[in-house]
Amino acid sequence: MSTLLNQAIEKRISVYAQIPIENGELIHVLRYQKNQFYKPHFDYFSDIFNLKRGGQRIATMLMYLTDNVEGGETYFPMAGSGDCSCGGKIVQGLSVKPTKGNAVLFWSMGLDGQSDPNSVHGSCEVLSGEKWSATKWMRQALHT
Ligand code: PD2
Ligand code: ZN
Repeated sequence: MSTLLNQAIEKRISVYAQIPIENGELIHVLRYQKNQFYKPHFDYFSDIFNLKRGGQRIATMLMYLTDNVEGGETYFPMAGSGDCSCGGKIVQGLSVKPTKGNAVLFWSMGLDGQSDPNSVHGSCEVLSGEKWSATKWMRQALHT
């Protein structure tokens, strides 16, 4: 990815999330092939080592780079109030279908500065095709 394009993406994320570019970690690109998933987890840290450099993770911007995939939803089990589809199964919570060009912004921390366990999320099993996504994690403090 060109530096200029990367800068434009970082700027757009920063404006949308209202978090300075400097607080962002490097973008991570993920590829999921058939039958692959990312088990539910928190994006915030529980260990001191990571907290010392750049503080806690506040928010995550997840960007979908492909959409020729069946399954592969991003899944928030504690969000919403109904059912949703996750890797071909109907489950409770809220899921987001990967659509190329779309992005999801969510917070791992409440306004009180406490890590929010309801931010638990994962990536559902890919049933067919391939899913590519890009993640920008944003911290409380400078992370350069
Ligand atoms: O690729 C995803 O949908 C996904 C789901 C959960 C990515 C992450 N977490 C992450 O990069 O933290
Ligand atoms: Zn995550």
